[in-house]
Amino acid sequence: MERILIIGAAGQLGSELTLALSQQYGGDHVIATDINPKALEKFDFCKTAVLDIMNQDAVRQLVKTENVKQVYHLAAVLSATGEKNPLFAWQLNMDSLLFVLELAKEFKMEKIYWPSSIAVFGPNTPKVNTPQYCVKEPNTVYGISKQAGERWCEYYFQKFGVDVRSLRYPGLIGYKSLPGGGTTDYAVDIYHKAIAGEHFVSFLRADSALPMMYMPDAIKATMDLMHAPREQVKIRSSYNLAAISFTPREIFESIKVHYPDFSISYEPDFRQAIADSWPDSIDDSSARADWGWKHDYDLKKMTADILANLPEYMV
Ligand code: AKB
Repeated sequence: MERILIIGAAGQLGSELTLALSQQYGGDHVIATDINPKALEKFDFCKTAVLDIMNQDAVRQLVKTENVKQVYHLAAVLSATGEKNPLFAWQLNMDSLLFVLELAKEFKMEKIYWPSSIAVFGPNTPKVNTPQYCVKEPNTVYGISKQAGERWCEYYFQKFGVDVRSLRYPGLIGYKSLPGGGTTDYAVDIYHKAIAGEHFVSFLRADSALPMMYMPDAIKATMDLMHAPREQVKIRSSYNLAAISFTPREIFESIKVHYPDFSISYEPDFRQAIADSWPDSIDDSSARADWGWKHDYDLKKMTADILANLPEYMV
């Protein structure tokens, strides 16, 4: 039997992508892996394995014994955490990607998915409607690793024919699991505070706009890209991807419609400098033209959906 391996399955994106892939291919065809055994308990609908991506022998063994034909490599150290331990972030993000690309080449895998991020952009990038191709001088170790990773993906596609596909995600917002160590995490935390009836302290300024996306849109984009015929995937570094763009004040206002007593204050910390180096909004016309990408959720619709569903996940 051919299988799909998900590395870093228990993270914010992985948790929902694992479910979507299991629904599509059947749980027996999907192996959810994570370094944390406890975090794998929620995957009772597919196969699971404890896996440290830095343990190359273990990864190779799993690929061989389970006849892995596709890998979704989601494990990474994100922007805020990466700044606390830059060398570790570089090592984990880069070594793991290169190893997965090598395995894909060696085992002639069908397809690889690897997420990139708006973090590939930097302070000298055009901020509004950031184009697919433009100056990229990221100044976080996470952004540098994503930019280098994109170059490696394109290299493996061009030199070795590895069918690797990638999206530059904006900040992802979902209610089923918590993000870990990102600059856009505030946009998930704010809903938890509103529902708990607590005051929210934003670590970004009121007017700090960032590109964001609701999780169902991110899952749809990922599945659509992975299902697109090979020749339609014309960009082999990573596709710009956009949905909504908002500031802390705007997301707060959208929640206040439902929770009139909700309150916010602003205490920017080191993450403000990271947010300032990223775009306000993204031009994703290549994704829309090449494989028909279209988002469904705006801020109002996302807020209503999260507030209706999150309480069930908080108990
Ligand atoms: C982060 O904030 O680090 C991530 C990202 C935008 O890639 N959510």
